[in-house]
Amino acid sequence: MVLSAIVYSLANIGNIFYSFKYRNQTIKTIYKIVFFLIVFQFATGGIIDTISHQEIRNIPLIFHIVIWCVGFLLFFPTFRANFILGYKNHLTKQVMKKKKIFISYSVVLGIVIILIGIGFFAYRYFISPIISSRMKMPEELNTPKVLVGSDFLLKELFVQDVRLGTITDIALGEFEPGPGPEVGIVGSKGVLFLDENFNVKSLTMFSVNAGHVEIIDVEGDRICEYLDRGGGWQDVSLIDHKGNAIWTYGGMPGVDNICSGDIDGDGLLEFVVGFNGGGGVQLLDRNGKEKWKQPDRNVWHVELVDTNDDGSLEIVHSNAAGQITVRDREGNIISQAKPSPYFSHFSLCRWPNKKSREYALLSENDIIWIFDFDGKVVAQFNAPKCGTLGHARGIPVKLKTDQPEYFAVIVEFSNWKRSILYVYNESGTLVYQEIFTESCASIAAVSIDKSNVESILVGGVGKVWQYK
Ligand SMILES: [Ca+2]
Ligand SMILES: [Ca+2]
Ligand SMILES: [Ca+2]
Repeated sequence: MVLSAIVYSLANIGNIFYSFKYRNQTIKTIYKIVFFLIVFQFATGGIIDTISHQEIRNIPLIFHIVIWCVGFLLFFPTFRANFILGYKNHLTKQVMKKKKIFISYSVVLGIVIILIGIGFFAYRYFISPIISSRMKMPEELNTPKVLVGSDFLLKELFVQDVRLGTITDIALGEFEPGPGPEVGIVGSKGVLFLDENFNVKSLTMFSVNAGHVEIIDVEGDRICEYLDRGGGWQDVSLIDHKGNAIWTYGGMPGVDNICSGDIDGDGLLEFVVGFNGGGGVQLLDRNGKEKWKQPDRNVWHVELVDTNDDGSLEIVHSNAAGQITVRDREGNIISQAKPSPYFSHFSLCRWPNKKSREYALLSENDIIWIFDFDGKVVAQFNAPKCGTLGHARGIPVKLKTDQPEYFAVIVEFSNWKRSILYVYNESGTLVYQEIFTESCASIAAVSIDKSNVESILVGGVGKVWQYK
C-alpha cells in the first residue's frame, strides 16, 4: 500500500508540474486538492499502514478506501483535461517566462509544506487519539484482583522458576527418555520437567530467543521437541530436545504463526506457517523446507485439526478479512466462513468435556466464543472486561466429583502484560473471575492427587498457579 501510494503520488507530482507549465487556473486548483490528498494519504494512510496490525485493523482500510476513491475521482478527469488543454496550449505556442515559472514552483512548494503540516496535524490530533483509545488499557486491569467467586477456588503456587520466562505450555505425556510420564512446564526461555509426583526432574534452557513455545514430538519417538510459534511478526523455530534450534523460519513479510501436525499421515510432523501481509500460507516439511505456498493476507493464526472426522488433518486459519478458512493438505480451500466477531487470534479447545470434538475459541467484544469450523457459534460466554484485544485459551476441567466439567478460559493481553481467568459452570454462568497483572499464556487441567478431581493450572511469568 505504501509503495502504491508513492507511485500514485509521483504520477500526480509529475502531472502537477506539467499543469503549471501550461498555467491553467482550473487545473491548478484541482491539483491543489489532489496534492492535499497525496499529503493526507502519506500523513494518515501511509503512517497507519506502516504501524498497523490486528488491533487497529479497521482504520487503515477505511481511510485508504475514502482517500483513494476521492483521489482517483479527481485524478482521472484532471489527467484527461490536463493533456487536452496542455496540447492545445502547446499548439498555440504560449511560452512562459522564467520568472513566472519560478513563482509557480515556489507556490507549489509552499502548498506542499503547508499540506504536510496539515497532514501531520490531522494525524496527531485526529488519527492518533483514535488509535490510542482503542489500544488504551482499562484502569481496572492495573490491580490484581478476584472479581467473582473468591471463595469458589483455592489458589496456590504450583511451581516457580524465573529462568523459564513466560509459561506458554503445560503438557502431560512421555517427553523424556527413562521410565514414567512427565509434566512439561514450557516457557519462552526453557522447559522444566516434573515427574509423576510433581517433583522437579530436569531443566533445559533454549539457546534461541523464542516466543510462544509448545511441546511436540516430530518423529513420535517419545523424546520431545519444541515448536517456537513466535509472537506475531517474528521468526519461528523448531527446537531440539536439548534446546537448540534445528531450523528457523521467517523473513519478510513476517511470520504471524506456525503449527505442526502429521498432515500426510507418514508418522512425521509437517508445519504450516501463516504470514503477515501478503505472505499467505505455507507448508514446510520436518526440515523446514517449503512444500507449497497459497496466497492469503494477514494469516493471524494457524492450526491443524480434523474438522470433518475423516481421520486426517485439515488446516484452519484466520486472515485479514476475519474469515475461518479450512484448507486441505495441498492448501486448497475447502470452506471459508466469516463469523460476526472479527476472527483473528483463536485457539483450539474441546468442549463441553475433554472427550468432545475440538472447536475454535476466540475472545472478542466482551464475549468468549466457541465456533465450529464452518463459522457457526457453538457456545458463547459473557466475559466482562475481556474486550477485543486478548488471546483466549480454554479447557474443560473436572473441579468437583458431583458436577459436570467446568469451562476455564485464560485471556491474555500480551501488549499490556495483563490476563483474566474466567471459570464457567455447566450452564455457562461465570463462577470465577480473576485479573492478573502479567501475561498468562497457558492453561491446563491436571489431576494432582490421582483422584477423579482436577485442578486448573495457569502459567504466568516464571511460575504456575494451581486452582482447586
Ligand atoms: Ca522426537
Ligand atoms: Ca507427515
Ligand atoms: Ca479431516
